Amino acid sequence: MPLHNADIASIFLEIADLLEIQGQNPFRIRAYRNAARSVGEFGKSVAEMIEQNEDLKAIPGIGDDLESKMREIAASGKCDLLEQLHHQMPAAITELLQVQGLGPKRVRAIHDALHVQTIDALYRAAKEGRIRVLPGFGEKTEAHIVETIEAHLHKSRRFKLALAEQYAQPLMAYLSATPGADEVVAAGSFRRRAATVGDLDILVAAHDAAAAAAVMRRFVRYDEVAEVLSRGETRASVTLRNGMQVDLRVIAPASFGAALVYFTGSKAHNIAMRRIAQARGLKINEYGVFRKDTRIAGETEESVYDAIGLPWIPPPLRENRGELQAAGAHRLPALIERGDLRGDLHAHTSASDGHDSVLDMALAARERGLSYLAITDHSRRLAVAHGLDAKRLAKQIEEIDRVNRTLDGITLLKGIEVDILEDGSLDLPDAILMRLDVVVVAVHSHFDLPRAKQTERVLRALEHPCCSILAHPTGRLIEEREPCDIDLVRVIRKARECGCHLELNAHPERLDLADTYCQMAKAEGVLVSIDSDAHGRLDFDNLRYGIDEARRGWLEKRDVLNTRTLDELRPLIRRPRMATASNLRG
Ligand code: DGT
Ligand code: CA
Ligand code: CA
Repeated sequence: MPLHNADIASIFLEIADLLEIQGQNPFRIRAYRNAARSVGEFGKSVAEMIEQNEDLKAIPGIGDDLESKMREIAASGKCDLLEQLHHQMPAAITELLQVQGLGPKRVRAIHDALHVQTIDALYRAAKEGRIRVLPGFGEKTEAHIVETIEAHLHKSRRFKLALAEQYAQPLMAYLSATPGADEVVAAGSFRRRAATVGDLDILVAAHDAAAAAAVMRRFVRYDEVAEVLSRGETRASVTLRNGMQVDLRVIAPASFGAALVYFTGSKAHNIAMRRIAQARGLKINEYGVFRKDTRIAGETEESVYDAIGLPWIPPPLRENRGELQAAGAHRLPALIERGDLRGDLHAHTSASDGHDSVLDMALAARERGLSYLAITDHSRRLAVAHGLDAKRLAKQIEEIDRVNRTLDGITLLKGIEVDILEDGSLDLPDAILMRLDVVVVAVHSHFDLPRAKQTERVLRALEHPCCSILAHPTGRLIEEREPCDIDLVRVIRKARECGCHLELNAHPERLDLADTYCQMAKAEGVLVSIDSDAHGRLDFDNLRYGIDEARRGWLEKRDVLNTRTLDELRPLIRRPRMATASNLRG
């Protein structure tokens, strides 16, 4: 993408706004504003001037400092100063600056008077009438802020799968209780088990018009409904009180399979299917598969896929990432299931930031059908989590030995979730790491290092002979924190070279490694460890979200480290590592 002068100007303008909000030197602020204007209006492209070795100081208002900023922006598309300013300020400020007509002065006034740190807090302040009373504000400005934020939320609001499930389950149970409702299924991204869900798409099979009408009546009367957006004879849309939209469709049994395929999507999968149907002279839509005007399939999903010559495809695969080709070649993966997991290699206790004792965690894991559990508390660097130093870890090692002697049916493994420091070294001495069964390494700080640095940091940690597993490889928190900028292809290849494994953290806010990277790890021959990262006894239930994400990533039982028996597992995680990559897979 060519860099335009306007791009540089807008970066300088934003810097000026943010400096002004911070109350910085007015001359410096004016210098950025002036520079923004003169670069924006200058007759020649800065990118070209740099290419032709021309002096950028020929542009009015540009001195040494601004010149070097322009070179930085031209080279990287980014400006370090702006990134720093973003970092120093609540995200709400940056967003607020985009509210039309609300300049830096008023943004700063809101921030200083109300101490709002998030968009949500700002929204509440506006809704509660706390902005109109500030000097220089009025009802009109306040209403404007509400509108802008609502538009923003509307655009980007998605629900984590686990949360969507909390709303979908009771609603489906409620609908199922309607007489004449034969089947109730939540289709769409929910059925594909995507990490986030935009809205719910519920399908109900009803065998006659009376039953359909009963379902509709019941749906719009549901307790949680805040607003009915539309209502017809066979379809309706509502929003629930939490803001989630639900689309409902009532379908005749003869078309139910076709509707399921259609509304499960994804759209890309549907389009690819339609192409296959067309090549066979067939038409496919939400009512069925047709040859001329005759319906040849539609009652079940199997019948629809079969009509175009394919076996049924599991919903998590329906993303048009090769599943139709694989189905055509009878090479669909036998997707992993929760019952395939024999153990969990990442869990915390009350020694760091967990809630339960070593023994209670062991009992809970055993109850969930696991036969081994690694205790991996945080290391000393993570002071907020009361991380363990070598001395406390040594005591925990003794405790685990003690518990293991008294416990049947489950084996505890001695482990740690050790911090990867900024330089890629590990947060505990080798001497204590060598005494452990499993060493999980993880980034918990400096998420914003530049890509090259972040990648080198993690590669170095993988090279440590004590490292067994890289936890939550990108650090993403779904809808809250972007994945860090890291070259996962290199990380995956390094893991293979070193005989390490990558975690798919099953916490519903993480699901990290994400699906497409699971697929990549599999292709590169790196085993994925699906772990709960449990901080309490109940958290082992989260493993099923990890399984969902793994299935979306095409993983089979053999692709996952902790489907191994304990005897098979031990050589794969042995510290210090001696095994080579080639004897890791079996
Ligand atoms: P979401 O709600 O954003 O998490 O994602 P989905 O996949 O649930 O999408 P949604 O709710 O817009 O639509 C549900 C399904 O309906 C979608 O997965 C495929 C199908 N669908 C929607 N629009 C189209 C379309 O224009 N063409 C085709 N072929 N299918 C569509
Ligand atoms: Ca949807
Ligand atoms: Ca929808």
